[in-house]
Amino acid sequence: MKPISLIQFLIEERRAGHINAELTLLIEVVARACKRIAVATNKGAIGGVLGEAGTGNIQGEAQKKLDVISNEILLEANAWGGQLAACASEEMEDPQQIPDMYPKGHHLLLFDPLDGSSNIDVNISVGTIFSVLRCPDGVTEPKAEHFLQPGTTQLAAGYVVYGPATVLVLTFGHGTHEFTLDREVGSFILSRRDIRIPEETAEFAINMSNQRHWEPPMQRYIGELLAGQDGPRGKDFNMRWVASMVADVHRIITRGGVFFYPLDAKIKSKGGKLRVMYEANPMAFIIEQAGGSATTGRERILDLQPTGLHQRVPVFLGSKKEVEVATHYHLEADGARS
Ligand code: AFP
Repeated sequence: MKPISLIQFLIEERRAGHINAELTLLIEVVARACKRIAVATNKGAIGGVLGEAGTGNIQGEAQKKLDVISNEILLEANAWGGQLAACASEEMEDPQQIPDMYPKGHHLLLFDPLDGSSNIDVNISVGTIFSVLRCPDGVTEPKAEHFLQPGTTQLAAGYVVYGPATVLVLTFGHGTHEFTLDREVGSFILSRRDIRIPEETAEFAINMSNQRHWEPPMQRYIGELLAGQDGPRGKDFNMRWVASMVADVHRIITRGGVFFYPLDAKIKSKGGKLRVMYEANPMAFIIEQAGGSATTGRERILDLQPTGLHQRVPVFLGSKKEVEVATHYHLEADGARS
């Protein structure tokens, strides 16, 4: 079969009425920026891009050099294209306005420029996660409040994994599709269309070192998985944890599985670990469009009304059956308590 490039696929989506011309170009610009980030990450130590940047971000985290480089690449690429009204990043407290010398568009872009950056120095897969919203009509200088739209209003969501291969996964609400970067040609080529995640799975991902801090329903759920076939679930489960959400989610998009970053006593005051706007919402949209589920342990992530640009939530996502069981245990416990 003749390879289908990303731009060809985008034009097909446009002809199908799924996206408009401006969003077509915006995704092209983001994909091109991610190709530049792939080049930077691939250089590693000989490119002088490893290690700390010596600066901190709004999350109170020490920034890696590649956090800063990736953020700048995405800001620069999206400043002059004319598709954006503003953008927001994990690395910046407030939204970035489009310089007055450039035309403004009708979209808002949110991104985690380099997810899993604590893995970069040890050469484990990292990635970029992005979400696209419509800019409210009549708003010329978008503020944080204009980004606070439920995940159901996303026009597009995607991530790029910088691993052995560079892979882009994308949805516009008409299925989830995968593209692999052909480095010789320099183009993303469609490698899987309309991905479906199996409803059942025997593979879970969670940071087990937090176990003693989890809520009782999470203790119960994971305890039953670990009990295996002699336990109430009657089957053995395997565990994986990369500590790069993009890599853990890509494994689930590829062969199924379930991912948890639950609420625990350590992060309770923050509301969770992972951020709603540029981690939970885009990943929930991608997973749901591939036939999976995504909740906070209590409610559907995409139905959440965000309260802040850097708001954090618990995240349960992946194969439907396991997300439903874990969520049921939490609601049941809440019910028993109320
Ligand atoms: P960094 O970007 O700071 O490495 O955090 C990665 C992340 O946000 C997400 O990608 C992982 O799933 C999660 O944090 C890993 O958390 P732990 O460090 O608690 O395992």
